[in-house]
Amino acid sequence: MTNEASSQPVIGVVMGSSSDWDVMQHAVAMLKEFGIAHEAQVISAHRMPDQMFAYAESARARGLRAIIAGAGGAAHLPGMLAAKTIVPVLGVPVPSKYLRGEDSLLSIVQMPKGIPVSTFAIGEAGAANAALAAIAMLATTDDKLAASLQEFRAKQTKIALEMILPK
Ligand code: RP5
Repeated sequence: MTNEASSQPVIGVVMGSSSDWDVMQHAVAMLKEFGIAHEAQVISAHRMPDQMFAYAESARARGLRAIIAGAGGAAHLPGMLAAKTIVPVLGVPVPSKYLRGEDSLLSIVQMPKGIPVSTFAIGEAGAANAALAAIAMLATTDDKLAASLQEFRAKQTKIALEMILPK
């Protein structure tokens, strides 16, 4: 993976390791499909805690409207980012080697009351849906983006309507 950054990113995509990229690239691909200015990079909660704090503390002032954070195992990255910023954090559980991401899911979803992390499905679907949720948030104040999102939904409806089961 390579670090990515649009000139004025509104969505930040971070992950605990470059090994998370196989999953997290699906969030970035969705943001690209909708033409959303974004940035993507590795921020590890336990290997680079100072940089994680700096990222969260500067997020709002830099114009980020949401942060999509993916991590695996004892996945504290989304929760710790959320602890340090009021920018909405969307957590993506990355599949882990031994527990298939159920550990990641529980680590991210079980936030104590007061500091929310919106938590998505384990893996690729979660990464793509986190991006779609971020896009939906932006679309609340952007009619053009809202129309694009409606069109995206309509395409899925058409595909489902045309589905034929094997004989
Ligand atoms: C977490 O540990 C990362 O989010 C990753 O999912 C997991 C394993 O990291 P690596 O050992 O592959 O760097 O911090």
